[in-house]
Amino acid sequence: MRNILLSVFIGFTGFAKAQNPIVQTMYTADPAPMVYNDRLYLYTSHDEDNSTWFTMDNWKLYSTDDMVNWTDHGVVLSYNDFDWTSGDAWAPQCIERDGKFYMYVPVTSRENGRPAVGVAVADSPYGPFYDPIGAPLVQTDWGDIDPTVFIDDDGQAYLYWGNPKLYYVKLNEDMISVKGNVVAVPMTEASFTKRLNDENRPTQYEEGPWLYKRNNLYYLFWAGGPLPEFIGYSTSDSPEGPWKYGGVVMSREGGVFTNHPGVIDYKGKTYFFYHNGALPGGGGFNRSVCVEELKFNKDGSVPELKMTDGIKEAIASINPYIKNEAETIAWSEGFKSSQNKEVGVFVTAKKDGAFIKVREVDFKIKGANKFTARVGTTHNAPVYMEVRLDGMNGPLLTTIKIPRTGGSNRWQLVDAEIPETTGKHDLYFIVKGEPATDLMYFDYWKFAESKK
Ligand code: FUB
Repeated sequence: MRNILLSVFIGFTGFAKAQNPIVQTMYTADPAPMVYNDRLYLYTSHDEDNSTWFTMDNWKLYSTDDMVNWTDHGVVLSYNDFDWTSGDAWAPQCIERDGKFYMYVPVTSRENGRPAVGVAVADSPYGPFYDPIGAPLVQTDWGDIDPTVFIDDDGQAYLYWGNPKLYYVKLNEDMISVKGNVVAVPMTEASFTKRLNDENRPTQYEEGPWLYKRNNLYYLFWAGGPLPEFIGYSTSDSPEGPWKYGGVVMSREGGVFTNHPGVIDYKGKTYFFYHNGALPGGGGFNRSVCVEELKFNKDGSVPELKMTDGIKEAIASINPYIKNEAETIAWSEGFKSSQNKEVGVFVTAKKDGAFIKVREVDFKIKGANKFTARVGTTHNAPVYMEVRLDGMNGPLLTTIKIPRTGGSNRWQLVDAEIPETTGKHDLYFIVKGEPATDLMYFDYWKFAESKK
């Protein structure tokens, strides 16, 4: 218990430095990273606020190119985009093949009330995704959750999934049909290490497989039990096994009873995604996605990772002279994100003192002299947004008064002259106003470059 409390505490103190959990505007779980065209995309499942069970209706997308600022792209797929399901939008994974994007998701079949794996297709990582087959891609007798998909160097695609059993099947090149039979992976002590006193689960494999390849070695990361889950891994010379147990990657910490791995190479490094309960109100059904850098040992084995406050160094910077979405965030408190047809995704300040921090904003040598934001409020009482550099009490660039537009479907652009600003800074947007639950709506911001 002491460890659990400590982890939660670490996750939400010293906000000036924290980067984990990487999304603070809603609860996210089951991270599934994907790299496409030099950008890192992260598909997640989504725990509804105040859930007391797995209340999960849709899948969300976030992306970054600097590993510290994450842009919220909103809901990209919902369980009701599949005609044959009744709910339970659990752990997804998306992969690109020949310019199309295939998202594999577990959902509950309306016909028999059992989980099944469906697939949805899109022409872009952002969707729109649609169900091309109108039926489950795979369903066995029970436990068809947590699909992970992988395309090997020879072009053969594999789908693994399952809890308590682990299955795999080859996919055809169309990625929406299976090739050959579903194989149940032998649950041996050598593959997944022994579990005691559970006749349904002879090994510690529980769920959440993630298939990954490095230097011709195949890695299967997985969540292990009994609950609360740890993350373990196994390796093989073949994507079809046999698997050899490798050890613990992340021990049981984080204040939640599940965990879920997602591993990806990006810009020369490897990143390990997982979830915990570190946001305020967090717990088993209100989880949050985090990321750590993963440095393999020289012999290819995986070192044990601790949950930390996140990635310290940005690997790219933000250009302030283009439209930047308000939902591109390094860290925030008191903001929630939502979306509508007028502006897509936007954020709402839920309290006086709510703030957003954006890291590594590069004003360059020439510098900026004007700030513009698209904002709105419904309040009669004045609402202001301070724009500051490098800290909550850092140099003040401007304080803008938020116009009373009358709702999140009505917006106004506000401009302000600012002192000449050059170089790289963290940017803070801090909301001030009388207490209210929806204090201010914020869609995007940009700066104008000085003419001189
Ligand atoms: O998010 C619902 C379920 O919890 C996932 O499918 C499992 O991997 C666990 O994270």
